[in-house]
Amino acid sequence: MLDKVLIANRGEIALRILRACKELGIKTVAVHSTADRNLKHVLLADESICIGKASATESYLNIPRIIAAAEVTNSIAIHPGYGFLAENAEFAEAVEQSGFIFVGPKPDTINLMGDKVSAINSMKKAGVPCVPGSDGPLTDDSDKNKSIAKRIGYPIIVKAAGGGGGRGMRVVRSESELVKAIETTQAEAGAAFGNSTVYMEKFLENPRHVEIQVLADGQGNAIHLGERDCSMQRRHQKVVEEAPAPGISEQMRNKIGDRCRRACVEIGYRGAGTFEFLYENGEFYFIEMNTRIQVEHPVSEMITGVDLIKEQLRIAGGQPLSIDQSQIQIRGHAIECRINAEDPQTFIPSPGPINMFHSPGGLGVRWDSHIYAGYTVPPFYDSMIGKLITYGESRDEAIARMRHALDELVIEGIKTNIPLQRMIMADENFSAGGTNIHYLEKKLGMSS
Ligand code: MV4
Repeated sequence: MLDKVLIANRGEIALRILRACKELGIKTVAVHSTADRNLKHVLLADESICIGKASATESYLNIPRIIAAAEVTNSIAIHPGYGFLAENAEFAEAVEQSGFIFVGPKPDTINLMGDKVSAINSMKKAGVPCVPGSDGPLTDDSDKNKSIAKRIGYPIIVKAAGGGGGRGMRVVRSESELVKAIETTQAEAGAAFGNSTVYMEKFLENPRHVEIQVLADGQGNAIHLGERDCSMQRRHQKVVEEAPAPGISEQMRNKIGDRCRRACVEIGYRGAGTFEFLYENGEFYFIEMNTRIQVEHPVSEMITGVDLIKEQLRIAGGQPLSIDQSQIQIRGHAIECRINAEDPQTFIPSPGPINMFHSPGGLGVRWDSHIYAGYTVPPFYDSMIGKLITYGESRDEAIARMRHALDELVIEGIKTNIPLQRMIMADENFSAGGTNIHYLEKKLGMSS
């Protein structure tokens, strides 16, 4: 097992990683910015080092500083969490070149999945169902592009190979808009990602966002841990996630999960990963793979009983997977509400001091957060300050527990989106299950 792990992140995920390390008897090193001296995990870590100013580019994104911190503390491995450097292949490479273990996949795998065209090609080859599309990058041959679009059938979507997560895409509804849309998307992609490569897919009008969690040891073993539904989102920011996804049968789960599991073996995947799909009319269409632990990982943990962060650390330590697919049983239902320091109406961030705090509790209630009374939410980073997760034997029980847990949760001094989450938990269409990716924005549009 790893002797000492440096946690290259902040906030709730840094605390989540620290807790997993403590359970495994691994020593911990916290690195933090000048704005984060009082973070809960910094106070709980065995060692802590300030790596720079508040701005993320000077601290959590500063590769040489993080490597230097690993060196002076004699750390064995670096866990990147999510965001920041988690999917930066150059960072993973620098970590390995400096003699440390990167808790995640190989740099080549991060690069493969970072380029959406190569990601789709490798998944298609491995038998994962993809969206009908251009099967590769578009060229400057407009006639050819028109014929590709005609074959796929309008509407189509032009996407940047270097994009992902909603950046660099354009919907095209007729041939007359096609050439200009491709040119504009290429120009934007070149400026934003330094890569003007674009590709084309059939545009799905009303899909759900359903993703499959996987774990692989890079030694030929891989498992899937079922799916999550992350359709409740606004401007590509997830708001509520749940597992399992409403309406997915065990047979469908096993079929798509097995495709993902086998794809992991085929590409030599190592670590935790997520296959993102659009789900429409009973079919799964792969769009992207995330090579990191995700914010919403707790809902998968709750329905499988697997500690995903501990598994990441065991895999990084060179151990083969401790569980095989037959040992994974999906039981009950879990929901996660992201709690953000923001105005519930305008969504404008609301940093500042928390002068009163009370956490919810009870059977089936989990609160993953670094906040405490007296903590000040800094203005420099993401506004998510906690995740409220409830578990129940049924979806209805998980929702009932979430409603009450949101009532119990008290955060005073700053604005939070708790009122928005209470509204969603009271929504009859959410209660029915299966709302699509456009549902929340439409609902918010109607109420304002
Ligand atoms: C799509 C799509 C419809 N059809 N691709 C947005 C984020 C990026 N990961 C992919 N995205 C989409 N790709 C095809 N072929 C609709 C979206 C999309 C979306 C996807 C998941 C979650 C929220 C979304 C919000 C708007 C658009």
